[in-house]
Amino acid sequence: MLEHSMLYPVATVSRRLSSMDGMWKFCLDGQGAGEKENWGGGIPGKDLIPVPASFQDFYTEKDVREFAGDFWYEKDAFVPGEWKDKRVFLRFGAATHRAAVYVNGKKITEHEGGFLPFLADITDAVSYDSYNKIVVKVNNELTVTNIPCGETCVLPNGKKMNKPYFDFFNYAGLQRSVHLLAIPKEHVFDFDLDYEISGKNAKIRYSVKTTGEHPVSVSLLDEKGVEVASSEGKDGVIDVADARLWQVRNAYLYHLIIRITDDDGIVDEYGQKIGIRTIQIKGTSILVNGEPVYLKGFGKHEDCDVVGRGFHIGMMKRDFELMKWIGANSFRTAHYPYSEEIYQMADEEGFLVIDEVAAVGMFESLMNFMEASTGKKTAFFEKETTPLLLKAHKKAIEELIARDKNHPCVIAWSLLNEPETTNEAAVPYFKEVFDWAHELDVQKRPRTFALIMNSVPGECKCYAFSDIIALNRYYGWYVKGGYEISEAEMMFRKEMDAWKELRLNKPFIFTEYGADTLGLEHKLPSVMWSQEYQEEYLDMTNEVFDSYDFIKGEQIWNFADFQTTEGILRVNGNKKGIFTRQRQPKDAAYLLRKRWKKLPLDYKS
Ligand code: GCB
Repeated sequence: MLEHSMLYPVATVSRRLSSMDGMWKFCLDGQGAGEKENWGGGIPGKDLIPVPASFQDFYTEKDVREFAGDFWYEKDAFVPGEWKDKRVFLRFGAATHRAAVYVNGKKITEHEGGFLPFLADITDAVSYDSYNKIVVKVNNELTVTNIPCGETCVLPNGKKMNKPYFDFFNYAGLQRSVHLLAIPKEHVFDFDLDYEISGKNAKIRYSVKTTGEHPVSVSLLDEKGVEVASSEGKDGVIDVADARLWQVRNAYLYHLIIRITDDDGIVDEYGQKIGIRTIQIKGTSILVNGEPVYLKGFGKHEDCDVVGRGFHIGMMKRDFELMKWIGANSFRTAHYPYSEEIYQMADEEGFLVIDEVAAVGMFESLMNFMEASTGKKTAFFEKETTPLLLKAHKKAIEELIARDKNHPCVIAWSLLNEPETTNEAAVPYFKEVFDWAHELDVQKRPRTFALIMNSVPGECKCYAFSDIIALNRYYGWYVKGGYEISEAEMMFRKEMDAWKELRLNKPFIFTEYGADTLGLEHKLPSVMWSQEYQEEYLDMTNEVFDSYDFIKGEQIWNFADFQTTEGILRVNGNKKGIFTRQRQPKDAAYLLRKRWKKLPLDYKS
């Protein structure tokens, strides 16, 4: 049971909201002095840093970029006297990977997990009509008992270093917006929606949770703001005549308003845009509103120059424009839940989102993307600490589904990326995780996980849990790249034939495939890393995709080049982007555009 509401913060007649974004005081705490010296009451120094942003890429010192441990933020917040009769919260869009929140020197709450929002109830800790000192201790150390997985080691020089079991830079900090939020004591806490479409009409089954007993009503407004339907009660059905459906790349959004009222009027009002649509898996088809869809798009990252993984509203806009230009209709939020604004934008633009929880690195290796291709196995889920990991994982799934379930764009949950699945120990772990997601999601959306290279028929013990089989495959890159690409194709087809033999009668999609390519490198004839090779690689993989009817989607790795840990396999980051990190097209972007503009939405149906 969630302690606080996960609803996106909005201002309404009953709710007040003010942004805490901007410059915050900032201080690294390499010696762990903060706790002893009570920095919760105020941090030392005068350094200022922007929020939202990752802290790593602003500074010129490598010790700062690579820092592992505690770091502290501080800002004063004015809390208006008019908020006295409400409950007042600090809302963090995310604090990576864990945080403790202090107000006027008093610790209010802690939160574990770096990619989901949390609230600190500061009602009784603040002084009204005055400034209050907000301090946040954040920590970015990686462990195997939380997600994403990795280790933190101590170097001989005494400095700590993060060792991720995943292939993206361990950016951290207050990477999403911070708000002050005042809501009525009796408030809308949560709501669920489920849809049924019959002919021209639709039924929206709804269920609202509040923190009190006063009556609830719901009202549905069209895009012009005109009420088109309504209902009374915490649970009920909204009948929508002549419903406008939310369609792929042709979204229609209604505005749902939920009200709690008493004899004096409105106690609380909450509103959110929603879309009427259904998602189903039928045989090998993915159906949106009963019609088959073929996914075209990307595995992405939240990643860009200077702000790192910090939410960047301009970059978000650019990314959607590029995705539209290239003819994409979907993306996966690899490898963690993204900023809420990105799902709102996907709702508006009609993109299909596979929403991934940060369960990445469940394969004990600093280069698992590489080693799984060589057949390495690690039996990840047999550790003494696995129960702790499972607990953290399930909590993150609960927060993810609570946060994102009412976005029409979210069509599936990705519950793990590239876990070790060749050992029986994975099976009970998977069962818990998959059952949990099913139980929490009223819409019963399909669940999936991205299969690593060694999770193949005969070896993988867990694929049966997936409603959509999602493959990450690198034939022609990690396996038989370059002049050996013809052999890569043979191996690729052999694997796909083996899947076909199993007659799973489920849709398959590719959630990763790709080749590292340097934005400025040209070579004729091709060599690996050249633009020419990326195109050859795509020609080969596209032919394989087109040969199997049960393949219902292709999401290339990656949308754009992104930062990783430094190392001999990464040239200042992963270069599998179809766009550069600065969001300009590589040659392969034109090839994909040609293909994706041509492929019909119901391709292979
Ligand atoms: C993978 C991982 C992804 C890596 C990618 C790669 O399998 O899921 O995080 O970035 O391979 O490029 O190696």
